[in-house]
Parts: sequence; C-alpha cells; structure tokens
Amino acid sequence: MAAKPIKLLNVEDLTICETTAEMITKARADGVELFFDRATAIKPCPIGEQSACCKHCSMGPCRMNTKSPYDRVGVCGATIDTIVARNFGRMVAAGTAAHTDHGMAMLELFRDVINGKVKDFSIKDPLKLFEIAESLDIVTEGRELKDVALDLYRELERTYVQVEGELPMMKRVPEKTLELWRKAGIVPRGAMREIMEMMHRTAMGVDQDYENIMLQISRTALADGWGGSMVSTDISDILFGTPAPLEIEIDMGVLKKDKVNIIVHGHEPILLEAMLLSAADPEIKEMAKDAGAKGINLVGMCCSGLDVMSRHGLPHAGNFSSTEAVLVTGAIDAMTVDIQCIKQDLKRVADFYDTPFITTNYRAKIEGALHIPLDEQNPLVCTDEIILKAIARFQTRKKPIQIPRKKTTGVHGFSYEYINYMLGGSFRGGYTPLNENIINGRIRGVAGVVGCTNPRSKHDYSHVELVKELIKNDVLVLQTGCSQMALAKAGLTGPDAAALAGDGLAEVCETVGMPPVLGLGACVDNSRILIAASEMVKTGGLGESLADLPAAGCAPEWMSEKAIAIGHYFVASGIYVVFGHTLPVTGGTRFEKLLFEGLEDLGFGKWAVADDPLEMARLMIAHIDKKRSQLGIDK
Ligand code: SF4
Ligand code: MSK
Repeated sequence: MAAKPIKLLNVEDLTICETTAEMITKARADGVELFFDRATAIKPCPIGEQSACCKHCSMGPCRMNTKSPYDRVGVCGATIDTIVARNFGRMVAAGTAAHTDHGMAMLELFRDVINGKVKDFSIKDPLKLFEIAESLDIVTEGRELKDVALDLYRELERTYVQVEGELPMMKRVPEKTLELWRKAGIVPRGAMREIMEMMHRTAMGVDQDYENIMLQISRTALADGWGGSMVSTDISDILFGTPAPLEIEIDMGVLKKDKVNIIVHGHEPILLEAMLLSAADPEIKEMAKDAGAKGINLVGMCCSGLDVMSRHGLPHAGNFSSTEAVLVTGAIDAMTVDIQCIKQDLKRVADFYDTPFITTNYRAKIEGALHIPLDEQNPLVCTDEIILKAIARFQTRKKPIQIPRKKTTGVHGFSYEYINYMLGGSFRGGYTPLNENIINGRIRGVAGVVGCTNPRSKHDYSHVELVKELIKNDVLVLQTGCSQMALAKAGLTGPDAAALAGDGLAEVCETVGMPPVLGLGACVDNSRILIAASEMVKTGGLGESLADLPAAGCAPEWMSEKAIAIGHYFVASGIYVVFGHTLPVTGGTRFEKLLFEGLEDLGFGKWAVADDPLEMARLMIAHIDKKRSQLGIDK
C-alpha cells in the first residue's frame, strides 16, 4: 500500500528565517525533501517524548503509562523515577562524552604543537596560556613558554583520565559553590571515569534510587562544563587566538555566484583553520582564478563557523536548521564536515545539487559520502584536496543557482576577558563595572540564551522573541551556538539593537558601544559563561556562590543530548535553566519534582520547561528578581 502523502505545513509556520524559507520553497519545487517536512511526517512517540520507556535489557522494553506513571513498574520492578532518571543520566553521559572527546582532541593537538609534531599551527595566545597556567597554580615566572605549556598539557590531561581527586578547573569555581559540591560528593574526578560510572549505574539492576542517580548525573555534567568543554575552549583560544569583537556578515546572502563557495560545518576549529590556510595558498588561488572564479569564498555554518568567524572575520551562512537549505541554493561547490550535528541527509541533498559532500573525521563518516581524512600532523593534504574538488565543481556547475539576497552584519567574538575589558577593564573598588551596573539596577541580570534549533519548533522564532523580551527588561544576554546565529540573522547582535533594550541596559550599551546581546561562540563555549559567572561572584557584591547570582539560562529550541548535559551543568552549578518545547521527563513524577524544585532546595539551580518565549522570559525575569531581592538590591 502506498504511503499516505503528508500535508505540508506552510513555510511561514516552519521558520522565521527568510533565506531558509526561500530555500524550503525551492526544495519543495525541486522535489527535494528537507528535515522540516520529515518532522511533520514523523510524529514523536508520546511515551518516548516523556522518557517513560526503558530498553536497558531484553526483559523489556518496558513502557510506562505517562498519564498515570505510578500505575505500573518495569518487568524488573524499576519504577518510573528510576527509568526517567536513568534515561536522563544517559543523555547527560552522551552529551558529556561529545564535549569531552572534542576537548581531548584539542588537547592532543596542543600537545603535538608543543612537541613540534604539528607544524601548521602554533600558539597564538601565549598570554592566555600563562593566565590559565597560573589559575591552575603552575609556576610561570622566569620559565620558557614551552616548559609552561608542557606542564599545562599534563595538568589538563587529568581532566579526562584522572581516576581520583578533583578536576584541575575546580580551582576556578567560587569557594562556596565548590564546598556545596564537596559536601554532596559530586566533585568530578575525571571525565572518562564519570561517564563510565554513569553508564554503569544506569544499567539494568544497578542504581535504582533516583536521588542517588541524580548525584552521578550532576557529577558527570560538571565534568563536561568545568572539564571537557572548558579545556576545549581554553585550548582553542591558546592555539588559534582568543576571539575579540569583529563585524561579521551572516546569512545565505554571503554566498557569491562568481566565487567558489565552500561550506565548513561541524564543531572542531581545526578543519576550518586548515581550510583557511589552504584557501590562502597562492597556487590554489591561481587555480580558482584559472577556473573562472573571482576567488574562494570560505563560509562557516553551525558551530564550526561560530568558533572561527570572529578570529578571522569569516562570513557565516546559518545554523543547524539551515544546513540542508543552503545546499538547495545550488551555489555550494563543496560542503565539508567534521563532528556533531551533521544530518545524515545532507549527503542526499548535496547529491541532488551536484555538491561534493566530504567527511573528514574518522569518528564521523557518513554512508556513501566521500571521506578525506584530516591528519592533524599534515592537515593541508586534506583541505587542499577539498578545495580542488570545489574548484572542479565550480567549473562544471550544472544546476541553476538561486542565492537569497539577505545578509546581516553584527558584532561577535565576546570572550569573558573582553567583557571585563569592555565594561571598564580593571576592577574598581573591588567590583567590576558589570557587577556595579547590576547592583545599581541598570542591568537587571544576566541571561544565557543558547542552544540548538529544532524542526519541532518554528525555526529561530523562540530565540528571537525571548531575547527581545529579555533585553527590553534590562537583562544582558550572553549567547552561544545556533541561538547566536538566530539573533545575528535577526539583526540583534549589532550596537543598534540597544534601541530595543530597556533604558538601563540601553544606557550601559550606548556608553560602552556594545550590543545588548553578546555572542560568545560555539555550543562548547558555554564554559565562557561559567567563567564570566564565576568572575561575577569572585569580584564581589553579588553573593558568595553561583546560585546567588541574578542570572538564568535558556535553550528555547534544544534538540541534542549535548544540550541536556549543558543544561544540567548549569543547574548543578547553581543556575536556573528553562528549556523550550519539551524536556525528556515524565510529568507528575518525583524525579520531575527533584529537577523543578528539589535541587534548588539543596542549594543548586533548577530546571523548568515552557513553550512560549514570553513565558520563558517571564520565568527567567522572575528568578532574576528573586535573586536580586535575596541580595538586597531589588530597588
Ligand atoms: Fe524493563 Fe527493567 Fe529491563 Fe528496563 S531494566 S527494560 S524496566 S526489565
Ligand atoms: S551546533 S548542539 S544544534 S547549538 Fe553546536 Fe547548534 Fe545545538 Fe548542534
């Protein structure tokens, strides 16, 4: 029997991104299915959506009743709380594994740069290297850079492989927050150990006490935020330079009909950094010219692009939900990818538009796709070949090209170091100007708005509406990941966006010349927000622990397990976190109550979920006001 044709949703109900909308319409006309339409065809399983199913052994899978979750238990007797906690824990373990594996790859690259095995890269930010070394009590005075770097490598390696003791980055956590973690027994030892123990404890017949499982969930998530992710960000800055604000063009209008357009998509900066070196090679430039191109147009997408764009002023074409759509332009002469958030379907869409689609990382191959391995010790062999393939495709373009015109300019590349510098630089009377402005009420609080886009929500909509509401209420917004691209496309990452801010925040932005929305980089760079929050606590006036801060976080359109790990490392650190559209938890369970209330009672942050962006903003602002009131600064 033929499958029933699905009723396609109107494009304006799928996205607010004009260029993506234009390409969805074109794809439909071309007969190419994109993930937006598949999301309409494949309805989520209502039991799985609430995480009320266990398939940890072959006595099951065991499905619980979401309407009446305590009516039954699994064949082994596992309760709904055990099942939901175990599933949540495994998502945190997977997300943590993704960030820590990425971080470990960066650390290995750092080691090979120091010992001279990698010659195409060098240490671009020795100052940051010394700063991080000092923060970890490594002696730097009078020592050679290479010796300090080697000590730093050995110290940071503990983040991953240590089996007992505390992660090195615990030295950067505010004392009172660390004290809470020590008391609860959740200070992470090493990421591999925590992920292993999380997987073990959630196997059939092991940990069957949801409160005890929660302790390991928190310890694993902290090994991500204060471990794998933080090392990844710091090492990327040391190797490739700490970002500084730069004007960047974003959206599909950055593609050029008369140039060789190459999209780099994924997460590790090394692929894009190596592509930049290859694209700058005079011989390769000449080849592009000989092929009739006006040059090579290297464009980032998703987090690869975010990580690298502000270091080099590289244009960016859009976020996770636009990676298929950009191929529909027909203007992409090659798309190359490394790890994470790479839809398998990109290969099929690329084939339709005759675009070479190339995987480069041995961890992430795609069936049928060309794989050109990137060897860190000789990366240009891979990236030169990718560009040559793109030039060849440019020369033989067959499909009609339709490049949307829209592009937006915004400012990106705010590290926590730069935020401090921008808001007055040195500390005055013990408080940073950021703290001062929060205490005097010009800035009501700080919000991290981060995370993915998801075809189950209207693309970009919640990100943009939430941020508009927050800045209107004087909340300074810090951004990473696909959320940052949504706001950039909507024109809210430039200083002009101060016009949409409340009077207090607008005054600070206008005085300093900064936008009210500060883009900090890729999803792995959420660690920059942790460090900024730590500095806010350490410099005084806003309480003693991270849980005291008038701050909140939100991932309005999350989709990846990485987002759950990120959300939970913020919650375990003391921050209130709101997730949009759904959370993999069964309603009305004791585990849900622990997430939404119990953790806060124990001194941590807490979770919440909301569907409407104005409701998300309301919850976050109410929390910020509660914290202001507890600090006695609620005038
Ligand atoms: Fe069912 Fe228990 Fe096996 Fe899970 S572990 S599938 S609840 S029997
Ligand atoms: S890429 S994890 S969709 S932010 Fe980092 Fe975007 Fe989320 Fe992937």
